[in-house]
Amino acid sequence: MINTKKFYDYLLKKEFDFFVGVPDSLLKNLCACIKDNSDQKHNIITANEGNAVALASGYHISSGKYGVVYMQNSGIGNAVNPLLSLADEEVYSIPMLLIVGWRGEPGIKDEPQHVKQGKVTIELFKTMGIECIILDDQYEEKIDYCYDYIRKNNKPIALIVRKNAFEEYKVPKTDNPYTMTREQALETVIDCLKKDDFIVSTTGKTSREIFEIRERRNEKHSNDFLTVGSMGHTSSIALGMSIGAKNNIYCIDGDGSFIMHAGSFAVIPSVAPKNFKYILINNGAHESVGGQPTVGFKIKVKEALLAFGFKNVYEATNEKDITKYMKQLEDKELQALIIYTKLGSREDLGRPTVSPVDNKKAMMEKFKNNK
Ligand SMILES: Cc1ncc(C[n+]2csc(CCOP(=O)(O)OP(=O)(O)O)c2C)c(N)n1
Repeated sequence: MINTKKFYDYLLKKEFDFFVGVPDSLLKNLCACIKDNSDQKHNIITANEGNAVALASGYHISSGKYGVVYMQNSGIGNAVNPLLSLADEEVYSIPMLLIVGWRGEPGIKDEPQHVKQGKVTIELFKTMGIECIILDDQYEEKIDYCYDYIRKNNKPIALIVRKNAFEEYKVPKTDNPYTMTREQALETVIDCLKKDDFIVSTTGKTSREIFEIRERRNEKHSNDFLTVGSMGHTSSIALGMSIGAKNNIYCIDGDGSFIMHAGSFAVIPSVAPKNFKYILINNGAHESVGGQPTVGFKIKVKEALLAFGFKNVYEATNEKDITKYMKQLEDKELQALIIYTKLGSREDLGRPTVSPVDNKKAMMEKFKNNK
């Protein structure tokens, strides 16, 4: 295992002093270390991975220095456009170091949403003409190689990080004044739903908790679309679903997910039917992958949703208010509820045991019978 602080210090020694990206569970300790040791302008947690590549590009152009972009391999898709049409040697030729968490590495058991991505990770970079170096304990050699490579070739290089590569680095606490857990909030939301209501829930622990709540209640999972991957697209999936069905569709989003593709909210209000309902669990953090902060508490999410065109946006910090506002959401159009929760989840939180395809099939069957 690599000593996380020593790795970070070595990056600084090589003048890699500008960090940008979206946190990842495999990079949890590295992200914590970067956050603990960099000032706000030198560690920017971006809305999505494409933004991070663009930021590193701008920084290089103005400073001549090299940015470090950290991401989970699920984020490669978001980064492809600026990697190919901005940083690529046939366009602006911009050097940067990509540090990429390798979820779903072949041979290592992982969740369904990571398997395909893990299989094609190296090939994807190769196809883009980006060299991949797999990080091991000889990290100084690897960083030296990357540094020399990007200096010489003026293009990005990817340092691929396997599971458990970094030693633990205690995550600095993110400020959060709320007392209700996300699981309590979800349980209360589910209590308010009717038999024919559907959920589309976001990536990470929100969907895992919803799965477990249904298990505990001996309820089926056919009303819940647990968006295991595709972070940031939950609201668009729910929008499509609400157009195709008469049932109420409750999108349950997270602040990191909302911010990742907030552009979708510019479109949703002009097309959303009455049965589209939006619930945002705002804990001010990417809680599922280590609790690194989002700007969820810095921006006025309620005002933003109203400005986008939602008619009413309610806010709740406790179960009583959730129950009260869920009634308001029921049969009016363009209604949203923001629920503020504290950080953390159960130590023994499991993962869905129903496969994504079976989940989808059961749901389609349910919709068919509801027509
Ligand atoms: C495109 C992409 N980038 C990064 C990730 C890794 N990831 C999974 S869950 C998550 C955090 C989600 O944060 P939020 O929506 O605020 O929900 P919370 O975990 O706080 O409940 C991240 C970054 C991912 N799955 N996909």
